Amino acid sequence: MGFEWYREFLAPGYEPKDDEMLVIFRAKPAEGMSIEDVAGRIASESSVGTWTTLSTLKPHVRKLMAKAYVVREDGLIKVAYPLELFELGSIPQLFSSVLGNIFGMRAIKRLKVLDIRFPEQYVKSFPGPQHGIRGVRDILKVYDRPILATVPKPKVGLTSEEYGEVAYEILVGGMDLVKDDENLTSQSFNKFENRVKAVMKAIDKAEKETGERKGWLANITAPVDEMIRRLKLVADAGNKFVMVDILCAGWAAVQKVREVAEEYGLAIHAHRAFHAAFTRLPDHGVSMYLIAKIARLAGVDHIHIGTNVGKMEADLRELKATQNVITKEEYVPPPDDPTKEPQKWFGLKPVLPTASGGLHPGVLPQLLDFMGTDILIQVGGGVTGHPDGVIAGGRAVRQAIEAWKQGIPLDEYAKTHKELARALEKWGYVRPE
Ligand code: CAP
Ligand code: MG
Repeated sequence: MGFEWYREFLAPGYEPKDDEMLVIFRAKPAEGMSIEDVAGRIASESSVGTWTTLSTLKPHVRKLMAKAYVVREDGLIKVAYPLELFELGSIPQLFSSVLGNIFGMRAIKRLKVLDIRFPEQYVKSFPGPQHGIRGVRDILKVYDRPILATVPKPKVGLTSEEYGEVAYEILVGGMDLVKDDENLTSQSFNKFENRVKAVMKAIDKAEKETGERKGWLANITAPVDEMIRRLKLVADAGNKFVMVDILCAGWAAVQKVREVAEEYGLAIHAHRAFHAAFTRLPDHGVSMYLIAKIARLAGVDHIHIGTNVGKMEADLRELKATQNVITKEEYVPPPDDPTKEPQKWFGLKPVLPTASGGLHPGVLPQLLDFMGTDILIQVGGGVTGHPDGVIAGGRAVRQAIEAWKQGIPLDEYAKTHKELARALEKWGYVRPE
């Protein structure tokens, strides 16, 4: 009993339309299956089909069938979908369609979704970032360098009061933002309400002493209603940022937070914890590149995308493509990259790329050479682990960035800047792992 019905979804040579959703896959067939068998199953299962022919398949439903228009022996598959298959404005339904069942089909041994080209009508059904890069810079009045954040390490465990003290030192030492760690929400030792008070007190004191604007990436990750309650607490306290572990909270929650953040003018920092469960393997899962694009639709203002020098795994070509696709108005992939389609954003604001993970002053020049300065840099252990304390840690980061801006080697600059010298003594130029 063959399943030739799937072949009705193959459309080699089909020219997709501008208003169609285009999805790019890399697939590996199971034993005994051809790449055509796999392409037909992907297009069927993610659009209107199932495993067998149907007596109920009406002519008007046939028009909604997806078309596999590129099917290559190397596993690259491109499928065009009529936009009517998707609910405008709903990220959960996008996942249920082209990021759902197909990963589990027996005929498909491995499957990675590499990119989705979103057509104009779909892009415009989302709010995109409220502030964008310029807006975030306007909040902090920081224009001539990367925006800087530090997590008060240890990741969790400090009491709210201890946390507030470290937050003050981080900010007075020169960082713009204090950032909650991804697993710090509202534990018994650091209840959210208490942290609001402690951090806002630290911000107030640091702003007065430095004359600089300061802020807090407040991790509101929790069940949705509680996230909204915490968001309002943060806004009422006068802070302009919230942070969400977007993949742990889920896209419906992210869209709800974006909706309410609009009313309070809050910028959203997206942490991507959990992404590596499905982005890391080259042949199975979903690309971080696509996750970042979806986050731009959803409307986060910053998102972690990895670094070329940190403790986390990163493919440099993918990292640069991801940085470009979330910051440019139109991203056109290099001609030798068949895994991506050109993407226009139709006015959706850019998202601030966040570099984090194992960073310290000694690696910042290489980071800035690769990613430039229109980024947010989070330096956690690299500040709170400075041999002379947290304030010195912040100063060392600012010194390393100033040295890079002036084209002065860190060793040279360290001769007249002791905090940087002490950071280099402890960590040198090591890339943590
Ligand atoms: C970094 C960090 C961030 C990672 C996330 C951590 O701390 O706070 O969560 O950067 O990875 O918990 O490890 P350090 P990514 O600065 O002390 O390393 O940015 O790749 O999503
Ligand atoms: Mg963290």
